[in-house]
Amino acid sequence: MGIVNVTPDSFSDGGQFLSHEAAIQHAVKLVEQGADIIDVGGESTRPKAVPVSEKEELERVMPVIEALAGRIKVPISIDTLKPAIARAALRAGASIVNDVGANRTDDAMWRIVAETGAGYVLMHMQGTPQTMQLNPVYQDVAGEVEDFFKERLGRLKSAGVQFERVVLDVGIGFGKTLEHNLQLLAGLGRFTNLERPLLLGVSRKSFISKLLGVAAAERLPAALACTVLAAQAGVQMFRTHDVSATVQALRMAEAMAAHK
Ligand code: 8Y7
Repeated sequence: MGIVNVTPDSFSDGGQFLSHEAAIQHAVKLVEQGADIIDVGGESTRPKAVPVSEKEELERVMPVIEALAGRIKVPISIDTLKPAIARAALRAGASIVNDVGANRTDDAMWRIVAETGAGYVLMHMQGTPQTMQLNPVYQDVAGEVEDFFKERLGRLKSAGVQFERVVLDVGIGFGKTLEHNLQLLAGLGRFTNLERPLLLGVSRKSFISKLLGVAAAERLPAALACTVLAAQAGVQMFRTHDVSATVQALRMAEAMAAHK
């Protein structure tokens, strides 16, 4: 899953892809590099990011989705917390909702997913993007994330979302300390018991610099290490800025596994 941010406040892309044309071209390039899904987002969910209005978010993402729908052959996912944005994006040709706000209490998003038959990424987050990194606390982070998945899978079913449409994501960095992230990464295998595909996002995330003391621009080697080990633990999808490098790492790991 290649990341296309259409946001001026995103940390890694820093306004680089604000122009719709640049975002579209970036998406096309990621598909050429081997992305199987393009994830388009118009609101940064990085820690302390400022929320954007529905109108602003629509203006950011819709021209990009409309253009990509006629141009790329891989599915488009919409990264949004807002049901109205998801609905508009699905109408315009997106087919997956990447809902990092899956801990919501109202089920408007789920009803849209149910009605449209869209794919749905159920990601765990403790708190909200504004508050999540202030003081995340767990007794047993992997156990609590697993309980969250089970509870939400039940509620999704009640909302009419088919089990087969759902992908699970532990939400690295979303209300988690370095220690929590490492415990989740080390324990990814347990989530395969839930019998849904797993998605993981470690690309350029700050926990890498917290562990290694490297600059933000130097996080790729550690992200690739996480990716390969996570693939061996059963993760099937990776959300990344660095599609070419990620595809190479996964292909090499697959070739080695095939020669065992
Ligand atoms: C993730 C994500 C972000 C993630 C899923 C960033 C939108 C922060 N991270 N979606 N989104 N999983 N499913 O650093 O880990 O890219 S935004």
